[in-house]
Amino acid sequence: MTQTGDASVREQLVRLKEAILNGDAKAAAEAAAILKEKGLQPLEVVNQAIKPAMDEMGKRYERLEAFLPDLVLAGEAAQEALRVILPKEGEESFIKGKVVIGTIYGDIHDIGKNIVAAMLSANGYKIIDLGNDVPPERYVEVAKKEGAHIIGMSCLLTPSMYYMRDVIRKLKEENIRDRFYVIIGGAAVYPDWAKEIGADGWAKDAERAVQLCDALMEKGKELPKPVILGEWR
Ligand code: B1M
Repeated sequence: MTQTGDASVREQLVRLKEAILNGDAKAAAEAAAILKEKGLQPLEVVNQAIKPAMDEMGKRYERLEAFLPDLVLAGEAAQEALRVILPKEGEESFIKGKVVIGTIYGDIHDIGKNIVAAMLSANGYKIIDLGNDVPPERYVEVAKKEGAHIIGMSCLLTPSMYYMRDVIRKLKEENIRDRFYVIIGGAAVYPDWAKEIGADGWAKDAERAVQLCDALMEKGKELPKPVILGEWR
């Protein structure tokens, strides 16, 4: 049972947020461990501390109040907290489907993608994580080899989103577009982009990414595409 109303939980959520903003990985891991011990679910910690801290860091960066090294340290602190709270692969044994996932070419932002991958894994999907900066042809090659059901692409960097189109183009060229559901997410991409490139779905966050994969695996053939879960911005 979670206790987000508990004062000590609120205190640790604030501590975690501050630790990330200060780039203090040790303090971030400690706060995350206490929150886990108190029974908070991984997505509660993500939504109430990690994501707001990273959004705040992005705003500071835009206002020139923070610089690239600050982003790097904040990213490392966030990853450290995630290592503590996210479920480990194999904690669930049933397999609903296989997902090949990665951050698209040119983009090395992988925190959100790692959260999505871990939540899918915890919800019964076998994950093949290609990492970041993934060339379009690599998604296709691995999806074919692994007999994946879903290809998931994450993108936070606007100039990189165009490579997502190349993945779908390649699937069509090889006459295998119907073999995989293609889903996209990440702060740079939006529902109309999913529609424009012919993706099967877009999800705003990790929770909805799980719902999206479930919906596609259960009744994907019947659903009008793209399936959009959540509001953009
Ligand atoms: Co950079 N960065 N960054 N960065 N960075 C952003 C994205 C930016 C918005 C900051 C800003 O200007 N405000 C901006 C992009 C602007 C744009 O193009 N639209 C930016 C920039 C410009 C850059 C560099 C170019 C800076 C430079 O070098 N001058 C550079 C690019 C490097 C590259 O990729 N080639 C760069 C570098 C970095 C670091 C390496 C320092 C670091 C990343 C560390 C890492 O990921 N390991 C970093 C960080 C930390 C950020 C911010 C501050 C935080 C990103 C983050 O982790 N968010 C970011 C500002 C921001 O996002 N507000 C910024 C938290 C994470 C939980 O959220 O990833 O959105 P998110 O994931 C969510 C959802 O989007 C969704 O679920 C997740 C969980 O809810 N989701 C999916 C994600 N993937 C999904 C896939 C799905 C479904 C849902 O289906 C498959």
